[in-house]
Parts: sequence; C-alpha cells; structure tokens
Amino acid sequence: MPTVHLLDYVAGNIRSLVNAINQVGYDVEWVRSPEDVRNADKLILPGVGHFGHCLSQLDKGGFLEPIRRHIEAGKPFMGICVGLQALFQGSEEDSDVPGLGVIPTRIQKFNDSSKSVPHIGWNSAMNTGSDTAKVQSFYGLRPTSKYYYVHSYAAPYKPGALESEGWSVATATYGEEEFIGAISRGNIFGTQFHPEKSGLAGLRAIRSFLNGDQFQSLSRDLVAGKENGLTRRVIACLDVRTNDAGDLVVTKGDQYDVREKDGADASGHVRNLGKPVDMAKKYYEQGADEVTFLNITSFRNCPIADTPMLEILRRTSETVFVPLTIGGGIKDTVDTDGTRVPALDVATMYFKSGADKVSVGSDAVFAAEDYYNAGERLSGETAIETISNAYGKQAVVVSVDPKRVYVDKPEDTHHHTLKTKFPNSSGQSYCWYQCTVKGGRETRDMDVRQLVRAVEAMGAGEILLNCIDKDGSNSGFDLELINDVKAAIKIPVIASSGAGVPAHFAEVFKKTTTDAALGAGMFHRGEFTVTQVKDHLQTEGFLVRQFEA
Ligand code: 1PR
Repeated sequence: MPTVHLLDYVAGNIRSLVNAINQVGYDVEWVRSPEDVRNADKLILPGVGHFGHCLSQLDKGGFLEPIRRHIEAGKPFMGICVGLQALFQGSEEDSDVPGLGVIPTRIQKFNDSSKSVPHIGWNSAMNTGSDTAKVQSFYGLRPTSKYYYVHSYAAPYKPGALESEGWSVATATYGEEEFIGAISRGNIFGTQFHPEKSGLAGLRAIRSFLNGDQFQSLSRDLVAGKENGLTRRVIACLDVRTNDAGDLVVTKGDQYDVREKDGADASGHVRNLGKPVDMAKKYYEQGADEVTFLNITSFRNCPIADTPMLEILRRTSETVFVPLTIGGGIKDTVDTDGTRVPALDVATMYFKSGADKVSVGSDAVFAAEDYYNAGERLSGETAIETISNAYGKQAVVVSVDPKRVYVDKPEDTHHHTLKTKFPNSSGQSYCWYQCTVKGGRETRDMDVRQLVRAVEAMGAGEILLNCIDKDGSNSGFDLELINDVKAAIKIPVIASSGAGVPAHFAEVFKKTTTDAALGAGMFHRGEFTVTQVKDHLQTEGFLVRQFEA
C-alpha cells in the first residue's frame, strides 16, 4: 500500500483519520521526529483544540521549520481543522502565537450574539468559482456535498482576495458569516471541516489529495440545487447495556425503564433491539449525521481497559465515517485492581478507540453542585474541565436527564419555573425541571438551567438535552424545556426524548432554536428510518444532508 505521513502532535482522535486513510487505500507512517517530516513525501497535519496550544506544541517539538520547508519544496501537504488554521498568520484564539504565515490573514472567532458557538454540524465547502458555466472543483469537493465542521474560530472569506493570489477557495456560511471551508494552491490543501468524519464526501477529498487529483471539472447537475449553509442535524442514539444473558445489546426504555412489562413479552427482561455495531452502521447508511452510544450500565465488573464499549467504538469507527459520541461512566473511576483512573484517562481510552466526543452525565451534576457551593468558582479538576482543556470543548457533551416538577406558583420553589401549556392532572400549571443522576434514579436539588450554565462555564461544548417525562413516549419533544435551555446558554443543544414520527423533527426545528435533534426508539423499532426523517424535513423546507452513496 502507498503511504502518507501523519503528524500526531497533540492528543486527538486520530483513529478515525487513520481508518479513513486506510479506507481509501493508503497506509499511515507516523511522524515521530522532525527528521520524519524531512523524509515525508505526502504529509497530513490534523489538529483539534486550541490554536495556541497546537502551534506551541509543534514549535516545541521542532516541527514548524521542517513543515515550512516541506511546503516550500512543493511536496503535498494537507492541514485539517487547526491544521488548516496553522497555515494562516495567526488566530484571535491566541494572538501571542504565530502561525506558519503561508496565508497572509488571521483566524477569527465566530460572532455568538445571534447563533450557537461552536459551529457544529454539516455545512458546505462550495467552490467560489462554481457559479460560472464551467465548474472547476478541487480535491473532489462538490457544491452539493456536505462536510462535518466543529470549531469556534474560522478564516472569514473576503471575495476575490485569496483567489487573486492563486488560491482556490471553497466556503461555508454560518449565520451571517461566510468563512473558508477548504483552500488549495499548488501542493497545499487545507480543510476546516473534518474529512474523516464527513462520510463518503470526506473520503473522496482524502483520496483525491493522496492520489494527487487536484482539479476536476464538474458537470452542471452536480452544482444544481446547491445551497450553502448548515444543515439540520439528525442524530441516532443507541442506549447500550448487557442483557440478562450477558450480551451487549441496544435497548430502549420508557421514561428510562428498559424492561419489558407489557405486550406479548411481559417477562421483565431487558429489551433487546439489536447489536450496537450493526445498528450504528445501518443508521450511518440511512444518513444519520452522528451516532451516539450511551452505556447505560457501567460494566463495573471488568477492568476499564477491557470495557466492551471500547471494542464497539473500534469496530464502528472502521466503517462509520460520521462523528461518534460515547457516554456513560465518564468520571474519575477506581479500576478493578484498585488503581485510580482520572476521568481524562477514561475519556482518552474512548478517543483512542474512535470516539469524537464524550458525554458526561451524572458527574456533570455533581461538578455543578460543587461549582455553586464554591461561589461559582471553577476548580480546574472536574471531568468536563480536564477533558475540555486537553481535547477542546467540542469534544465534551453534557447529557442532562431532567424531570418535570409541578408547582402551583413560581414562589413555591427557589428554582427557575416556566408556565406550561400542559398542566398536570391536579391543575398545576407551573413547573421546573429537576436534574437527576444515575440514569434518572436519583433527583438532586438543581434545576436544568443551573446545570447547563455551570457546565458551559466549565467548558462543555454541547448539551444533550433528554427529558425523562418524554423518553420513549413517541409524543414529540418537550418544546418548552428546549426553548428554556436554549435561552440560557450559547453552546449548541441537541433535543432528545419523545420523537415518534418524522413530523416531530420538523416541529422541534420550527418551534425551537435547537441545533440538532435525536431519535432512538422510533428508529430501533423499525417504525421509521433516518432517511424518512430527512426526506420529511426536506419537504418542510429544511436544509438537510442526504447520505452520499
Ligand atoms: O451518568 O455519566 O454514567 O451517563 C449515563 C448516560 O446514560 C446518560 O447520558 C443518561 O442519559 C443515560 N441513561 C442512563 N439510564 C438510561 C436509561 O434509559 N435507563 N438512557 C439512560 C438515556 C435517553 C436518551 C434516549 C432519548 C430518546 N436515554 O438517550 O435515547 O430519550 O429516546 P426516544 O427517542 O425513544 O424517546 P453517566
């Protein structure tokens, strides 16, 4: 197999990139020293997290000069995400640390006054020349394709400026901001998106770069119907646990109770809806924009390094090229031999096995309690902070499991209430959302707004907003809860719990400003496919990404 050199200079999820490179027929040779860069023919510089941290690490390792020389020598170079940003002069994220300066402008933060930041999801990489009669694309990028982005900083696009210097540019638009999604000149290719997480469209970009296939003319039908912008993100969630026979299965509860209690099988057994790896692949091929695994029991009886979820991630990431999130048990832990394993190390094992994000549940509630008890001071030691600092905030999701608590009037509780359109059977029409831990088994004296604000301050990048009352109900999302949480924070929110039909997805995108929506039971029971949800959203006028075969 031909090879490509890969520079893994910060801890990151490199596994999915390696899988993607293998998938398109190349082997990876690791760059361990500056000397390896000098010997490289094709070089890929991936990057996640903080610009300043990445660039200083490269500098400290003595890599910057060899990279510069590699580029100047005209050898193929590809930068991904912060690897692309490294090509610029510098970044607002850390103005003390210079970039390589190959592109004479600076990276800036997205404006978060009117939209969620980070920008997470599937957006365009649309060649800026694509309106002309003959459309020339670079490295297999197509105006009709969508690519997976996750970042808070980007290079703003100024029409014509870089093109006049010989650069080919493809852009994406987020809110009112148009920014550089991909760029190329001569031997250089950079993508702000993650091609390794962008399905077949991303694999095509990697393959084109590795094969040296820089320019292609596109037929008009590949350009027709193009629409720049972020698509509505649809996520498939798999709750995974061991059943009574000891097998790892995808299950699904009603209000978090996963045992059969009625119908033909009223056995009280754990519901078995299928095998995790097979189901993840099925949803990927139906067009799921992300797949989330929640380990809803923590397999405490085996060493952490042998946790079955690690194997599930390894196998899934070989064939599923969209972001994978793993939740359940992300916290400081004591291993079976008594060794203390910090949450960061637990997360690292998952990242190395193919996860792109970890989802913190119960531990986030405990950390938020400590945060308020300390007068809203950060300790720097929580799972959220340590993982976010090491891997970037985009890698940390907080999964929230709230439950409605009804009261007669707001003064009856010190928690934030809302007036609901759905009073309870006693006629109470105010409610607050109480946080729970341990899969909803224990309630805490904290409301959902307190929790999301605290975890945003700690560096969480996204909220997975479940609702125990709605879980498994097929009655639609809790729109009141979603709007209430969205109003409290800037980071993206994934609406979860209650989806029963495709119209529920259209409803949540119409009536709330949620950034993404997640379904579980309706997909697992085979009632609807992800494709049907996307088709419905498209009919309703929403921009979606369809699976590219
Ligand atoms: O506390 O960090 O170990 O994390 C445990 C994780 O497992 C949390 O994310 C928690 O939400 C989840 N969890 C724990 N117990 C259950 C359970 O069901 N017994 N599942 C559970 C949570 C909720 C959603 C579900 C949606 C959509 N599952 O993920 O998929 O409600 O369902 P629907 O579309 O069918 O209505 P920690």
